[in-house]
Amino acid sequence: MVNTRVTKLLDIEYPIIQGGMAWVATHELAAAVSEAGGLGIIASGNAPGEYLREEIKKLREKTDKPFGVNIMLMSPYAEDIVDIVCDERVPVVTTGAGNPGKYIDRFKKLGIKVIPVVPTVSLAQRMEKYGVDAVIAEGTEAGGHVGELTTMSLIPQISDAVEIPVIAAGGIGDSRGLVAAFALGAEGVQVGTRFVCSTEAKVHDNYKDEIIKAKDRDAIVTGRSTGHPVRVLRNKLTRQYAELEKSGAGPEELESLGAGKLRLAVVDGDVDYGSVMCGQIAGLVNDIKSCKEIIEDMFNGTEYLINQLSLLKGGEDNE
Ligand code: TUI
Repeated sequence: MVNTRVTKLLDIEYPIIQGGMAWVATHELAAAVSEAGGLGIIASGNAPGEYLREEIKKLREKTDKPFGVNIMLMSPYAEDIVDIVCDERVPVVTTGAGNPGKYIDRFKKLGIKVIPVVPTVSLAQRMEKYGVDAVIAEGTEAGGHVGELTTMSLIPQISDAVEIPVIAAGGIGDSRGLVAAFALGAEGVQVGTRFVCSTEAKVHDNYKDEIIKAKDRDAIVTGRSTGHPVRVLRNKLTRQYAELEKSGAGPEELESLGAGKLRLAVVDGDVDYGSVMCGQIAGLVNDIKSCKEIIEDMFNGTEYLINQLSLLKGGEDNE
């Protein structure tokens, strides 16, 4: 049993939240993570409200464990998604790609737990003032839309700056990452890329294979010039994108090259011209396992590491 403020807050067995990955985080993946004792998350991405309502219904047919919904705040449907989350009394909301401030009171009045993703100390502090339940501090190692600071620098700074629990994200894929996150002050972790390569993720095999084949430097950031940097695996699309950027194309032209490309990779399996979003930890992911195995391996692997840490005290027999 693991006991942190995060397990208590969310009523889960292990303090691990699954990332809210658009197209990837469907009810199948979320139900599997929740059934395994973590917090499964359905991603709403850029999808319309009715998609989310169906996904929540299907998840509830598979599990009665707690789960959450991720709201991508840049979505044109964000308002509808908020309405459905409230209407369905979803237990937990995570948010990304923006400031959820204007929705927080509504969630809180309904008893919905709110956990925004924050890339900076100042946003974490602002969110704490709004009364959120915890923050997910996400380092630039993460996949998809990213901030600039690394997990290693961000987690201790946010942990010092807020009283609410901090959940670490970005670059966490095994028990070493988990223990490191806790050493930095986190009380839980959010994991994305590792769960993409799970048996339950309804992701095209080509996408999973690309992550398994990926090496340390393959997950790069594109789109810095647009103000919406996104970490993806390098491929023909990222080369096209780089050429367009070099030719002096503006943000609109660049964003239109990216439109619909995540679906193309995740659903259709076009990993050459699609957007294969994933984190830097892809280089460490070498197999496909069930969500239960992923979670149990992460938490069972900590004992050896905690012994290792005793080296800092001069070894095991130094009391
Ligand atoms: O949101 C994510 N990851 C995502 S969203 C996404 S969809 C997308 N596709 C193309 C371009 C852009 C997005 C794919 N991956 N992670 C959480 C996250 N949130 N990372 C960074 C942020 C963030 C950034 C700024 C959160 C808040 C924020 O606030 C700015 C403000 O308004 O104060």
